[in-house]
Amino acid sequence: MANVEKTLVLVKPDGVKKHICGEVISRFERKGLHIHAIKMIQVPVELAKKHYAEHEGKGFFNDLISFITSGPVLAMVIEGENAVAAVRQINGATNPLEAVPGSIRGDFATSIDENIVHASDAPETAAREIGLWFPEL
Ligand code: FUP
Repeated sequence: MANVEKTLVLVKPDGVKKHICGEVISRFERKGLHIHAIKMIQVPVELAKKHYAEHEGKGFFNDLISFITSGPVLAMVIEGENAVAAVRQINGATNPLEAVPGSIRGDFATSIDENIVHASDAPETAAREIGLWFPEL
C-alpha cells in the first residue's frame, strides 16, 4: 500500500449527543480505513486551546473552546492509504451548508459552529494533533 498515513479525528460533542459515533466510524471503515486508537474524553480547556491554537484571536475562538469542552468527545487515530485526504473527503466541507450530501457534515449538520467532526488538514498537522490527543502512543 502506497502512502499509509495516520490522522486525528474527533466526533465533537454534537455528534456524540446525536448518537452517531457508530455511523461516523462506519463511514471511515467502509472507505477502507481502520481505527488505530480510540477513546472517549472530556476535553480539558488547556487541550482545547492547544488544539485550536491557529484560531486564537479570531472572533469565534471562545465559542469554539466552549463548544469542544461542552461534553464528551470521541477521539480517534484513523489509519490507511492517504488517510488525511480520505477522512476530510468523508467529513465534507467545514460549513455543513457547503458540504455535499453524502458527506458526514452534509448529512448531519446545519451550522458551521456545530459540524460534528474534526480531522487533521495535513500530515504535519496530524502528527502534531496525534501528539496532543494521544501522548501515550
Ligand atoms: P476544519 O479544518 O474543517 O475543521 O475547519 P477550520 O480549522 O477552518 O475550523 C475549525 C472549526 O472552527 C470548525 F470546525 C468550525 C469553527 N469555525 C467557526 O465556528 N466559524 C468560522 O468562521 C470558521 C470555523
